[in-house]
Amino acid sequence: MSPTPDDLPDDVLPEDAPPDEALPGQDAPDPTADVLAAAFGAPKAGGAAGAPVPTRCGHLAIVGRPNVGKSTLLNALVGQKVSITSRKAQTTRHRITGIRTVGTAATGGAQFVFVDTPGFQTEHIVRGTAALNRKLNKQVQAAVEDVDLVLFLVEAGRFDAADAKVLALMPAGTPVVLVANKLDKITRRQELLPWLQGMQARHAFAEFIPMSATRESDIERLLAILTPYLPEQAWLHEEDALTDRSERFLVAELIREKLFRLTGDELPYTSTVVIEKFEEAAPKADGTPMHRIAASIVVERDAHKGMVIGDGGERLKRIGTEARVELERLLGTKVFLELWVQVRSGWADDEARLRAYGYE
Ligand SMILES: Nc1nc2c(ncn2[C@@H]2O[C@H](COP(=O)(O)OP(=O)(O)OP(=O)(O)O)[C@@H](O)[C@H]2O)c(=O)[nH]1
Ligand SMILES: [Mg+2]
Repeated sequence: MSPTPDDLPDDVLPEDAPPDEALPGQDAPDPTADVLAAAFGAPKAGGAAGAPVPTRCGHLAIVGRPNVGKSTLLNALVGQKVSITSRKAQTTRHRITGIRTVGTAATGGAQFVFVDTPGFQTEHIVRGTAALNRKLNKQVQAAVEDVDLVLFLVEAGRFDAADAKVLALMPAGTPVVLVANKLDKITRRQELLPWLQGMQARHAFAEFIPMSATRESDIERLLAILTPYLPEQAWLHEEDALTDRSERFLVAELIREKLFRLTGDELPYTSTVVIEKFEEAAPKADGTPMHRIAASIVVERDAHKGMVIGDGGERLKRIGTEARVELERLLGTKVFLELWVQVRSGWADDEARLRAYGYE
């Protein structure tokens, strides 16, 4: 499909375009059809009378260079935070599944199994992280080869060498949807259409979707556009499933998110979080359920340890407080959180340590 003014949401239509053209995904069946079907016993859209309506289910990989908004998009699509985000590159380090189910199995709904991936690394951001970078890139490569559809994320209006390296990974035969994210940051909107047409020359994209992961109406529009790409098959996960990751994994990730967000620029690449203890504790006197969690923040050097701890322990305390608030929300219990800082030189370039720390 080639990009046309139809691919642009209302507020980015070029000045001379008709304002009321349909947007992709908005030509969904007329909602009144179901009402009429219920009233007169006519077949529902999508299935013959009496015949079971097939369900759809498929895997979709979300790939792109670091920091384009992949995890933000995954969380918005799922409707809950399953993948951590930050304004720093290389936030995601694991392949993370996020599941969104629309409708019910009885009426032919759709289950999207999204796979968030690390930003594809084209340079060593920090010395001594080669093994970690290799692992991150392997996950991206494996993810695109294993799905029904790829969502290739770029920043709207931008395409550079780092984006090109990711695009080069696309396997032949798998449809690729171009998601031009962060549309809200584009001020010169009239330049977007020529940019989209330029993107058309780079790959035979199945769809062109300029949008913002932070805008709810764009998320619903995206889901509608993606639905026909899901194969007709039974759902692979429960209707209310959100992720295939364990609570213990999500706990480590949420702590790592606070570490990323509350420390300076260099530290994140050479630090990780390891859960030492994760247990349900006896409820408090008033019956409130409780978890006891102990985690280590692992860093490369003594100087990094100081950065995490901060003056008088201030920063570590803040990381702990912010993490605890979110862990309590995630687990639905009170949380008693202990954080430690450990120095393990060379961990990010040591295969055995990486495996021990949960990097596949
Ligand atoms: N303005 C704007 N910012 C966005 C949008 N989507 C994501 N962001 C921001 O972009 C930054 C990076 O977002 P992430 O979701 O962590 O990006 P990522 O691609 O997962 O990054 P890595 O995991 O490091 O590869 C965050 O500060 C987000 O808030 C968007 O649609 N508009
Ligand atoms: Mg991410």
